[in-house]
Amino acid sequence: MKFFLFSILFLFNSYLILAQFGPQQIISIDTNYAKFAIPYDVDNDGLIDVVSAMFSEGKIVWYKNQDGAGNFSSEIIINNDVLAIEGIELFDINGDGKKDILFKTNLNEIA
Ligand SMILES: [Ca+2]
Ligand SMILES: [Ca+2]
Repeated sequence: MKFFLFSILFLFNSYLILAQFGPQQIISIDTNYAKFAIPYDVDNDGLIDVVSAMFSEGKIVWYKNQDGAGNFSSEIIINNDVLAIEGIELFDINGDGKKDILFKTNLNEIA
């Protein structure tokens, strides 16, 4: 019985060892102080995209997941008038089933 239990634990631990992440995949190097990267399926195509905000550039952008294999589009600007962003959340504020963007700046703005 002890051997059986040990075998199960060993197999479970072996599974955890095999469940490792792959190498880092760069989505963009064309950012200036990217502060956030939030996974979300922006275009509802079943592939998780990335929403990001750049502190010093004052931009909120998203990168379209092209194929689910780590290939993303160049940035697609959502808003480029957001200086000094300090916090961002995606949340369905109006209840239409699509997440909205809620952000805060260090200029005492919430939008
Ligand atoms: Ca998508
Ligand atoms: Ca919404």
